[in-house]
Amino acid sequence: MALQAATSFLPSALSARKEGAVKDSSFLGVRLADGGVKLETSALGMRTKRVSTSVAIRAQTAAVSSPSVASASPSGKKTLRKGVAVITGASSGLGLATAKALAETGKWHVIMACRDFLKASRAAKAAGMDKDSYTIVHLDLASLDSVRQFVKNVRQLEMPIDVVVCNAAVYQPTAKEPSYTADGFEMSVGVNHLGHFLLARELLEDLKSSDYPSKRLIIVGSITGNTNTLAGNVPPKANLGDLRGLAGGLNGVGSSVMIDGGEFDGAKAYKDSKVCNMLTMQEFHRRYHEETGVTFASLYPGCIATTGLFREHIPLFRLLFPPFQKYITKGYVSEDEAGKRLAQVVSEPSLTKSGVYWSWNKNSASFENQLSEEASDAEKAKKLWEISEKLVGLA
Ligand code: NDP
Ligand code: PMR
Repeated sequence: MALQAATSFLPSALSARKEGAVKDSSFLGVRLADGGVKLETSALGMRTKRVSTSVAIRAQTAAVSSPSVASASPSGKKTLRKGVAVITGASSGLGLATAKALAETGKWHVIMACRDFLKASRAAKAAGMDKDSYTIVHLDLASLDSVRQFVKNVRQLEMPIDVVVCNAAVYQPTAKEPSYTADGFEMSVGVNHLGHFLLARELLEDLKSSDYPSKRLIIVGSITGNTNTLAGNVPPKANLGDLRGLAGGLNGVGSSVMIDGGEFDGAKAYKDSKVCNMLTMQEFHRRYHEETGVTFASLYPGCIATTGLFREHIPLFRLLFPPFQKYITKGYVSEDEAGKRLAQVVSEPSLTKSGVYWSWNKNSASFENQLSEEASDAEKAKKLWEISEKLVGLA
């Protein structure tokens, strides 16, 4: 299924074909050999190898495939290789702005992990991103199979993975009925939390083996999941309760579709998912920071009132929300500015502290923010971790 999805968006960057189904594959730069697939990438400076799966990849890897983290320049000075950052949901809004900000530095190669290849490709071009600064790889967080396939696919790129940014999200404030992921989880928590949970757990191995000086896993949070703020007190408020709905599978069959076991509410499901994101970051920190040296961080980038996140909201909301945030709450931030903020969390040497939820003040200076009582509850984080790993098949 994942392959079928993958074949529908083909590639300037990554291509997939079912074995035996390839007739004329020359335009893909792929030849079948001994039932496997040969990667034709020598022109890009990438090692050519035979792979046993049916996925073939062409990627712009020349700048990052160097085996060692620092190499000597002609002047004898050591230079750091490009960092490689995976960003989910990089086809619009914050993810795209961050990809652009990183690419523009010339120091980063971005793996844009997106569910819609064409949209991502057009967005990267429209943003003026240099074609050598990114690779688009298909990822649909609403399917655990797709997450697992994505992990296989990025590994075949043979690039190191130095930073992972869990950014993608859906928000369904006007939905009357729940919708579900391929695995039967309520959509907002399924995509925003469970899909990312599996992805982050899998890619931790890759982060561990990266030789980059500062390796980071970032999970985007939000103010609206934090009930210690005015924004977090706008109903419906986030509340995971005792996680009985999540423990029941969040499928609406044997259990509620809401984490706390209540009635479906799309806006609450989103805010609950953001609490999960912030709790997960802290649990990662507690379990893995010392052992791996990876920095785990979350953030609230500001209110980016113009993004696609509000696409399902009523038109009046979409009209009034940006001026309301700009002139009344003054919480508004442009996509460009928010992208620069997240790019700082990816790459600034001063933001290496692990376990932190970053925010920015009126002068756009970063600071360590306080999470709400629930979003910093260590016991809840542990319980959330244990239930989530069962749901995604890791335990
Ligand atoms: P956008 O809707 O612009 O971006 C969301 C991205 O997630 C899109 O690229 C979208 O893909 C992708 N996505 C959605 N579903 C899936 C899926 N199933 N699989 C893979 N990708 C998917 O919203 P924002 O940029 O505003 O949101 C980005 C992050 O910022 C979110 O985590 C959000 O919670 C957070 N945030 C946003 C704030 C705001 O004010 N906007 C404030 C605080 C936090 P596609 O393009 O194909 O739809
Ligand atoms: Mg909010 C300082 C006040 C502040 C800030 C920073 C936000 C951010 N909001 C604030 C206040 C208020 N909001 C107030 C007083 C109201 C009542 C009028 C209000 C309402 C409101 C709505 C209906 N706000 C919203 C919504 C949404 O649908 C958005 C949401 O909850 O999405 C999940 C939203 C947001 N307000 C924010 C931010 C950042 C959001 C959206 C994004 C998010 O958390 O991801």
